[in-house]
Amino acid sequence: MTEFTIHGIPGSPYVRAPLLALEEKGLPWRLEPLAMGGNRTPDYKARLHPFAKIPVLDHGDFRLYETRAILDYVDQIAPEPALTPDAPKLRARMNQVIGIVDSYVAPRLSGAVTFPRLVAPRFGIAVDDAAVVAAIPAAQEVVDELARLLGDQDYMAGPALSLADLMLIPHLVFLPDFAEGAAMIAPHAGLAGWIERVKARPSMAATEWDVLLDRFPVAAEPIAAHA
Ligand SMILES: N[C@@H](CCC(=O)N[C@@H](CS)C(=O)NCC(=O)O)C(=O)O
Repeated sequence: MTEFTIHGIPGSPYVRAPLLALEEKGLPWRLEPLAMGGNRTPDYKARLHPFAKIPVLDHGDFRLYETRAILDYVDQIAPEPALTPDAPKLRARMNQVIGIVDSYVAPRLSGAVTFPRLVAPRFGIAVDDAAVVAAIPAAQEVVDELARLLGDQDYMAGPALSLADLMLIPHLVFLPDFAEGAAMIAPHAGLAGWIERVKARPSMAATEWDVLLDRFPVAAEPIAAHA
């Protein structure tokens, strides 16, 4: 099978999702690493992503962006193990959760809370503490809703791992690592259990931030453009 290349910044939840899918499928992949802000250069925009986002997939001469589309492509290319449920209601739930990640988890939680708390300090990026505190209620709303949707299921779309779990876990896995994040999941034993369950998968170990940095060193680039 032709190797899959993912262009992206190590540590980015959006980048980790397709890497998880590739690992779960046992497909060959490499990361083409970008430094923080490397996606905002004119060259990157012109060559890879017109909206200057990550990730971008290259598979042979096929190039694709939008994480949900990448996940679906990987799932179709290598049907086993299936990461999309057959049952219409479970498939709908999977797609719903993927949409929630893109529309609400990413901006309200990862962008507004996790990034300033865990990522910005690592890169010396200034943080507006009051803005983070003000963002907590909106982030909590998202966490509460995800816990409600999970209910007592093992995975977000039923009894089996699906693309929804792979899209979501890279965002939620950071929560236990900082006080406000831990407080957000504290009322939700089911969701906390889901985080531990998915986190224990070998695909998670293979795509950890520091593991990616070791395997695919990032050349020094400016970080000022990141937001
Ligand atoms: N809808 C897009 C969203 C991608 C996205 O927001 N990626 C973030 C990942 S951290 C990004 O590129 N951030 C860097 C920036 O906006 O400069 C997708 O599904 O791929």
